[in-house]
Amino acid sequence: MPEFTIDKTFIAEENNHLRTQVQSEYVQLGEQIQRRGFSIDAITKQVQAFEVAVPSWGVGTGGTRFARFPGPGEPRNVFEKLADCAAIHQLTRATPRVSLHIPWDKPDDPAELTAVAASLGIGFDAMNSNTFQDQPDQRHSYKFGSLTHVDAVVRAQAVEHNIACIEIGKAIGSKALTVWIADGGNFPGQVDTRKAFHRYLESLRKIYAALPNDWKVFVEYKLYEPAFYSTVINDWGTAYAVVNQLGPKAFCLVDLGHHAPNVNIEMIVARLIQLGKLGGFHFNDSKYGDDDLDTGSIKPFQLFLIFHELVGAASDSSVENFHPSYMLDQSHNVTDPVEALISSTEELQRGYAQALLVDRPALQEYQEGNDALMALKTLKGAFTTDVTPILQMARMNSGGAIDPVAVFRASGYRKKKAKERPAATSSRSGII
Ligand code: PSV
Ligand code: MN
Repeated sequence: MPEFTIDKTFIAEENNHLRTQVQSEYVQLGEQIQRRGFSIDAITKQVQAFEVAVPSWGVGTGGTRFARFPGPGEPRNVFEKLADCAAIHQLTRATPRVSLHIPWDKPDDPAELTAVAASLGIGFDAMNSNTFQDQPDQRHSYKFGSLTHVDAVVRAQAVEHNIACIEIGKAIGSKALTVWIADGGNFPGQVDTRKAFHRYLESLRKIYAALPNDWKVFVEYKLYEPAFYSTVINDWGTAYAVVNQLGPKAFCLVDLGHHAPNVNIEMIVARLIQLGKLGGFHFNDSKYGDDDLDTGSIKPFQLFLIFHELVGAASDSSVENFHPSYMLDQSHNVTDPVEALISSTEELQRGYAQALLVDRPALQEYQEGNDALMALKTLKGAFTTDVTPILQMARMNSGGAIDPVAVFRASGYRKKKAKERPAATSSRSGII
């Protein structure tokens, strides 16, 4: 039975119901922002060019360490995950690549996986290694660490796994490896902080040596969890020290959820840009810790401020080789994962479009005149602009859906998948 896909003509028909309304709202907004010196068509084109990778692990229902409540029709293997990722791209036209997690999505035949992805109109982004849990066929346990383990044989196994991820990535057209380790300590004294960091550098150097010339390695930091007292790569400063020692193919990855509450993430972003080491993002949102909630759902102003830094860097000729990778990294426990990823993609585009509306010359003047109130007002003016018509028009121009969640629901995708994919018996906890 061929897998159900959302038909292009169905999207176009659904768009027809909203087209006139969107066009008139677009014209209105265009006039409004023209008075501020912006061309709406130019901004729409920039939004159309925006791309973010979807995490393969995000299309299955997530869970907490207490329980997982699987939804109907969720993907049971990497091919079904690709189908869901392709549906997101079809509706948003902004997610042409998938970020794979190995071994969760380890392909038996990488060539087959590449061909299936291509037939669905998508490709692959950064590879993610996993040395934070034990696999059934694994020789040595990661219970007490992986790349920083006290035992050299465990470290060697973890290095080997990362190199295997690069090999799979090479076969499927990926150009980057993201390394996140759970290594750390639950108790004071458990880990020798300096020795663990030294071992990390030693391991990473071996992985770095296996990177093809046109690849990047992203070092992802996280302050805690699952280690609850200390983490080996705990913050951006530590990650920066690592990538600086490794060389030009190494960059820092900022996962928004990996900071203490209230940390000024946009400032970290600005620092990494200035130091030439911002590799990319794992976008999500959080209230308390690494909550992996939907992007823009809790702190949309923070997201806008991050994009303000990114837009500023992109138009600054003194910032060279600025090509950060954008990826989503979320866990969907109570919503349909496809709908959540569609909405999160839209929230990223919203933050980006708002940031494109900042009157930068005016802001610079206020900054240089120490006019704090007007500087904030300038940012707020952009942030509070309802850019929805730009996002709708961008999607429509690119062949996507004006209202992608509504079209997803109207297509009956989930119901059809529930028939095609009878429920798996397992409901193991945690992310899948
Ligand atoms: C860890 O919390 C993380 O953010 C890393 O990126 C992992 O690869 C991902 O979540 C999925 O577990
Ligand atoms: Mn992450």
